[in-house]
Amino acid sequence: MTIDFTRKDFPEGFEFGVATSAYQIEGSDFGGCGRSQWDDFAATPGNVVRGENGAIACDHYHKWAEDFDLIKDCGLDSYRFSTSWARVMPEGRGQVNQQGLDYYDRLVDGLLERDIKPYACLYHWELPSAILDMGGWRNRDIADWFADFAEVIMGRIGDRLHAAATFNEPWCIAWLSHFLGHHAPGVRDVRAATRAMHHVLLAHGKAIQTMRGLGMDNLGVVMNFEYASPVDDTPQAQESAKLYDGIYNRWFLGGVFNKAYPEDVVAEIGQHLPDNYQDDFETIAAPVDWLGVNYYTRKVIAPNDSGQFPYHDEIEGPLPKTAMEWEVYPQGLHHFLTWADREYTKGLPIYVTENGMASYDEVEDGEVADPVRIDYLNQHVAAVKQAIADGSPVKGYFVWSLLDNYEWALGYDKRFGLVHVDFESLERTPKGSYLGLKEALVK
Ligand code: PNW
Repeated sequence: MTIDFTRKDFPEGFEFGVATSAYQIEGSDFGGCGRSQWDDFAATPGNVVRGENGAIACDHYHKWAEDFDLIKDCGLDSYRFSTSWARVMPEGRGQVNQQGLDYYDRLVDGLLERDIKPYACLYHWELPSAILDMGGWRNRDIADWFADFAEVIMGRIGDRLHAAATFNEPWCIAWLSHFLGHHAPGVRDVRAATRAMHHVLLAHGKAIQTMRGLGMDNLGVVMNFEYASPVDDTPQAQESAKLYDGIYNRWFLGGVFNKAYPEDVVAEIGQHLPDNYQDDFETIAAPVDWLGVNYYTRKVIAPNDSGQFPYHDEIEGPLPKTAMEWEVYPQGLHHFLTWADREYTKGLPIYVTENGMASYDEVEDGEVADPVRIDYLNQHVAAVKQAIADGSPVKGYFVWSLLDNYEWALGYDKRFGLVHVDFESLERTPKGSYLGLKEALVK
């Protein structure tokens, strides 16, 4: 199996990159980092497989130079990383950890020295525990606290970034964490989730305004999308899939780009929104310069007769699956890239800010064979190419992820990296997919 695309398949200036996030690679034990909701969540038995946490992770805090050399040697153009709120402001507010600011400063300069474009995302889930103690995303005040954090970190590194995003995946921050309860803080309550959905967008808008105030440009937000396939063609199944699509895909785009939440979803959960929530749309819809699309899979949705919102189950589909048990469905990526442009972003640049797959890779004789990942990347990059041919302004494609890393509630054995990490020795070994991509990018 070889990588079957080259740069020549894409318009001039199209960027290939890799993405990571702070808690998943840095090591929260180092450099005066504050405690976050993920340290707390992982410490409670039952939340995370084997109780694993990000205390050491890939030790990227110390090994960043080696990791950036790997990005450079692969021939990649761009790197998307995130800045930990808990590292920069250990109590979430007030006191600033200078070591944390110095660290992100080193990262940005280290990327620029290697001629790699830095894409920084303000928040990839490590909410300071002190902020969680005050209600976290359920408390409206978080929008101002978050904007203060944006001011502190971007005041230091904002002048040298190629691009910045506010949030990684509002759906995960709000719904996965406060309705499904699979991620920190593990809340299962529709009212909490609905509030979080609104507050994260309010915080997004305020942070965009703050970054504009600092003179920054090329600002965006990263959303995750999942294609919802109805299990059959009954009206009930179609309705269930539509509601899934509304909560997952249309809510956040609607707020940021259309100053409105989808009516079908508001009819179900609107009573949990704060009074006069419409007044916040001016802030929420502060203009952005690009949209980031994270895409992995689709879900097959079947209606159930529990009478309980959201009235459906996710059922097992027939397509080949990755180690996450996620179906491989590249058509969904083409769908979102063309649909988001048509219905919401209307010509703004779109970046695929995450795409990739997990497997259980092992090093054998110094090598890691991952042909299934190469096949996955080929299929999804072909979908991107087709979306561009169909008129969608896609400007870049970032693989998730550079390194095997902390896969949240699933711990360390789901490996998404182009580079294998031995979590005992922390040794890095480029996989076959990395070597294949490197060969393709010089062509
Ligand atoms: C994304 N889901 O998360 C994240 O941005 C990464 O941090 C993560 O490692 C990657 O995808 C792979 O999981 C998601 O359960 C995590 O629907 C879970 C879900 C969706 C996205």
